[in-house]
Amino acid sequence: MRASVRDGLPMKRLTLTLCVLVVALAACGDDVPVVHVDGGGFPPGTDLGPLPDGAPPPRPDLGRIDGGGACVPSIEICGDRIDENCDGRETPCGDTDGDHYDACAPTDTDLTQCDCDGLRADVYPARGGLPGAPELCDGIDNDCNGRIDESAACCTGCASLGAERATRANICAVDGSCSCSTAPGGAVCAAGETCCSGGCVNTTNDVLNCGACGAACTPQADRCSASNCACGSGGPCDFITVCSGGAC
Ligand SMILES: [Ca+2]
Ligand SMILES: [Ca+2]
Ligand SMILES: [Ca+2]
Ligand SMILES: [Ca+2]
Repeated sequence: MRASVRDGLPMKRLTLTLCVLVVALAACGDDVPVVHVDGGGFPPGTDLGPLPDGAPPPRPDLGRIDGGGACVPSIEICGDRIDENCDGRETPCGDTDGDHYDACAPTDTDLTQCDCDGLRADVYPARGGLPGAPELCDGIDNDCNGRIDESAACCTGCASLGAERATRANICAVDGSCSCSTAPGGAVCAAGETCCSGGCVNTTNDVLNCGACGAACTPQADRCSASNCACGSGGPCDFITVCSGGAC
């Protein structure tokens, strides 16, 4: 027993020496605070598995950091202990914010189909024919399509359209130019046309977009005239009569 105690003394001294050395090195470092990024070693989407029993709750980290020390936002992944969207918080999985979309999880392969911010009810994706949250000029990706502030309203390339900015275009192209996203070639709609989901249309005579985008005429009409659905030269038929050949 005595021999084992004596044998342990050099090791204790070595440990003490190392501790002093570590403290000294820390004290001798430069004055720039060390930023620890615990997520930095894992690519976004890595599932680190459940925490062991008794472990402290996940802490928000600073996401990925660029060369200038700034957090680089990306789509938030729930439950991975990484603050990808740089809001200072980690997002739990599920529909935490009550917007009816589950937060993007490590198992999701298409991050445009899940809630890219599970803690904000005003951020959610387009799905099932329904539009996503309106893309506001607020520095975040409101509609979870992977682009930030890409709407025409935020696009400096659309500024020259003036008051027609909201009708003749709907998106900022990757190169910063103003565009109607579904139009061939991605051009701005011509004067008098409106950028709808099907591309550029004339809402004064388009039966699928009569008067406004998505306002389709019913079988009680066979044409759109002056932005109103019509049957021939008259108004639409009554609701039980179909318009055919310009007559009810
Ligand atoms: Ca996360
Ligand atoms: Ca949300
Ligand atoms: Ca977006
Ligand atoms: Ca935005």
